[in-house]
Amino acid sequence: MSTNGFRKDFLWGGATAANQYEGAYNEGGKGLSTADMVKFVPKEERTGGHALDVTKEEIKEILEGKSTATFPKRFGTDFYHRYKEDIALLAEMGFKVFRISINWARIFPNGDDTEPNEEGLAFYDKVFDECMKFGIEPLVTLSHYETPLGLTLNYNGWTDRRVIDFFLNYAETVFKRYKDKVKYWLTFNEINIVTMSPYTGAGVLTEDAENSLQLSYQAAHHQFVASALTTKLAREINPKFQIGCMLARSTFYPETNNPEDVLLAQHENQLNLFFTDVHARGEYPSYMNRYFEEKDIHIQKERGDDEILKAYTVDFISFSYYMSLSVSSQENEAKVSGNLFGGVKNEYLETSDWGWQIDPVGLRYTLNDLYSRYQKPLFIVENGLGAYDKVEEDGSIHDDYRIDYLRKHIEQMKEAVKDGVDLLGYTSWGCIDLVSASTSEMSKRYGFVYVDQDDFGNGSLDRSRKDSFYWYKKVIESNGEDL
Ligand code: BGP
Repeated sequence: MSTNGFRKDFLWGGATAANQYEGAYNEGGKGLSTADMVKFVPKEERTGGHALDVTKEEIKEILEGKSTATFPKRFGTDFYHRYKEDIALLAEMGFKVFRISINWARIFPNGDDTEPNEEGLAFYDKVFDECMKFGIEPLVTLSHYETPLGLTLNYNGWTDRRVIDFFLNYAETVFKRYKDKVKYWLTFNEINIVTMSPYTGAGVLTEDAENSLQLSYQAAHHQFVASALTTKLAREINPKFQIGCMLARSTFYPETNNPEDVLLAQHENQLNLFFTDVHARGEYPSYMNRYFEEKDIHIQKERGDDEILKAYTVDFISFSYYMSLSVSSQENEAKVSGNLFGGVKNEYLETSDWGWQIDPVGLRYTLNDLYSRYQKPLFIVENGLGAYDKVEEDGSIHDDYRIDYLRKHIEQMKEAVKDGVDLLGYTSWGCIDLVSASTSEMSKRYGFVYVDQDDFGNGSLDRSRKDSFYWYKKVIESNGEDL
């Protein structure tokens, strides 16, 4: 750690996910994934803050061709056909690292196939070769909300322990195939999302369940074991591999210094950090026992599970950070925030167009909190501002609001490094415009590069550089000095 700023080899870059970016959902031998069933719901028709969940009945209707909805995650923004152009744009900004996910259903179309789809493997070979051409390190997520639909329909996703072996077959296949091209791997994107949206996080349908949290935590247990055994595989196949876990970090504040609020915030933070505790410390923390009892959750473990978790902990901790949240023991309707994860409004913070509360100082707090908890290197693999962008007459896009958001967060990252945090890198989310995870909107843009496409998939898909493109290029060139 250097006290005056980012490490010399700091990994500056950007992040994407196959199901929101690749498109070509039924090309190249790819099978259907859970994300291909998620339809676009216009804002005025949306009930909650997100449009993530799908039911068995809806899937049946879609597969029978009876749905007239738009499924934006099926076309993303066409990275599948435009990967050369896009990677050249990232290289122009000076990217050191590029986070993508491998779409599991592109490698094993049904999830439980024994032999991989060669066309799928060949596609990612070309992507990684293109990255290497520009000296860009791939950072690869093995599962980013893209469970093969066959596993949902035939096993109810990760609730079935057999999915561990299907995942290990997939991980071993790609580890061996790309062992000289990829060094940084993440197992499950935002593994904690399984409790908010079991379908998105683990391909689990819960409408028939008496206790959906039971299904969520059982699925999470199978993912924990799969992640640990994947780490074991990684060490055997290439000892240079670096394996990270990935958490949607929801940093909770108490609304007031009322001890009841402080206790509530502690509890909410525990429910979130439970996931990185298991990945990084290799055991279930005792503070979950009371919660499991109260919620009637009984996790079925097999002999050896605890030893596996303990033996194969992660090399680094990665996480997404967009906002902080405040919780109140006196919560009422008037206070509720627009945050994706709930909570009450924080009057000290500005809010994005989607109601997310913008808290750069909270990132410094979060980095210090995580590093003092785990003493393992950290990697911010998602951060950014979803916003409406306007294309001017001359084609320019003045996204100074996005530059402002990113600048303030990078400033706090630098403070955290001076505080002693070991920070490996930063991949801002959605570096090229892509489809929103929680709402399937195109209009919620994060990119340094604009993509001409609307919420219904209309547009030329042409790419153009926003003002933030040129700003981020300077940030990278100066290793975070010129903000
Ligand atoms: C995280 C996901 C990403 C990304 C991000 C932004 O939950 O890991 O896939 O989408 O959220 O959220 P959204 O796209 O809903 O604005």
